[in-house]
Amino acid sequence: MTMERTFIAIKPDGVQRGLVGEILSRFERKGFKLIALKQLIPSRALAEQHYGIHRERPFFNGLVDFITSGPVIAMVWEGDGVILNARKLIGATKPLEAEPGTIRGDLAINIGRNVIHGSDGQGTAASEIALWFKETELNDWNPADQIWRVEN
Ligand code: IDP
Ligand code: MG
Repeated sequence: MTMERTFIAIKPDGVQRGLVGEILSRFERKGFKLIALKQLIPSRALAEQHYGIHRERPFFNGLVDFITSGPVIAMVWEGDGVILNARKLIGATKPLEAEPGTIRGDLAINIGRNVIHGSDGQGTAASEIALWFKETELNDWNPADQIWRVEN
């Protein structure tokens, strides 16, 4: 078992469309553990750093405009294999290519309004968690039913 943490954010379109509860429930029902959650309107500096890898892409400025346009729900989720598993729950970047049953497949149409972000690997998970959260905002806790989620 590889216990991991990943950074997940509901983008401004997901918040504006009232999809926060729907999205949270998918992660909760799966069995992952919520370690941190906050709502914030990201600064331009935070958004530019978060999407720094896309700085040279033609959509970069529009992406930063969009992600800073309203509240985002920033979260850390923990669990066995959560980084790749969250990407599966989220679905493909282009919503029209995302399978039904995934968040983007069920809830989004457009690549520029694809509702949710999830870290894509161990390196980005660690750096995104550190970018969005202080160490003191991450809560270590044990769900009472943990033994019914994982064998050991
Ligand atoms: P990901 O969110 O599935 O990891 P990335 O390729 O890392 O996808 O792109 C980051 C975000 O940038 C996407 O979720 C999407 O919001 C936006 N994006 C990516 N490609 C395009 C594009 O061609 N047009 C507009 N927005 C894009
Ligand atoms: Mg990405």
